Amino acid sequence: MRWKHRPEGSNWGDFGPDDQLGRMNLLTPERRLAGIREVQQGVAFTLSLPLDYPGPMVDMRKPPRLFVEQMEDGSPAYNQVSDHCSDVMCDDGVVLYTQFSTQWDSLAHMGQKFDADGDGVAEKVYYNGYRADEHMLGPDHPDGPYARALGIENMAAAGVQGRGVMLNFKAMFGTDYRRVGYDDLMRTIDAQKVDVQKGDFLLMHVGYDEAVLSMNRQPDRSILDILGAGLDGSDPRLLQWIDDSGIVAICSDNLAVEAYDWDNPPGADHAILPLHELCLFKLGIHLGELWLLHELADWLLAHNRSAFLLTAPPLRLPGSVGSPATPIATV
Ligand code: UVW
Repeated sequence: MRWKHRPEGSNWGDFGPDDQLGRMNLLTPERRLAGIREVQQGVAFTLSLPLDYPGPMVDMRKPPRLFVEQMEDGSPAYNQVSDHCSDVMCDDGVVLYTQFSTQWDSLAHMGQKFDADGDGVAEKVYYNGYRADEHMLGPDHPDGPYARALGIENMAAAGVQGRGVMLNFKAMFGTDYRRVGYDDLMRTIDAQKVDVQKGDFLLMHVGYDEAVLSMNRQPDRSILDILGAGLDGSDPRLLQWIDDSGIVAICSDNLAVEAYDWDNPPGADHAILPLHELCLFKLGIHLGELWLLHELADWLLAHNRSAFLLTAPPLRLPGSVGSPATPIATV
């Protein structure tokens, strides 16, 4: 073990001392078959925004920028022709910010200051005891930036496909700002007859995606920051339910899955994103953010259904702390 003390309520070590997958370990062949059994009509929904949406939201995350390299003769590798054949060819590259748009958070995205050695000194620690200094190589490191553990390639290699279930918080509560705790969660599960099973992906539609699309790459934070439901990470019963449920991931059309308040930090010993703390740091539950969910959520509601097959691999991009995704739900 790379820790003497694990955080209270964590599952560190339960999937092995070197585990980097967390709850994705529960995504077994049986769970993929359970997802496939939900396919009745073969209708598919693409759950990604165009990757140049939502537009500027977080300063350090910028829209994708395409570029074209030069050929040996200095001409751009675009609309290339040759005297020796009839083909016309284009090539391009891209500067891609991994968390700008529809994305997965890897388990390397967020850790905590935590005394894993039990020596009274809190270090920067990530899921299963991986350390900032040893495993999360920053830009100053000769090999950095690079997550030497917990990078998104681990999830990508796990075959991200299984049974998904939708909670339609927009249908339940509208689009006013709402911190959804355990009671609201249970009301929604009961009202929408959602059967959440161990090994499921939990998707939650709050209405953020439609607002983002309507803003045409010029997002208005004064509207979006108070739009719709976010999970209430300060509700211990909600956190306990997430632990008990055995879900492998939580995905939403909003920015962070959980409700948060950057203007009121909770103090040095507490997480400002407690649901991220529980999911990414303690339990190894991946979070999907800024997904495009309204078409699927509307269809499921109209057909009195809530479950589907979800296929949602991230890029197999070694060392990355997040990844764009183009998830597909099949109903
Ligand atoms: C926020 O931006 C608040 O969340 P994340 O870093 O997970 O995208």
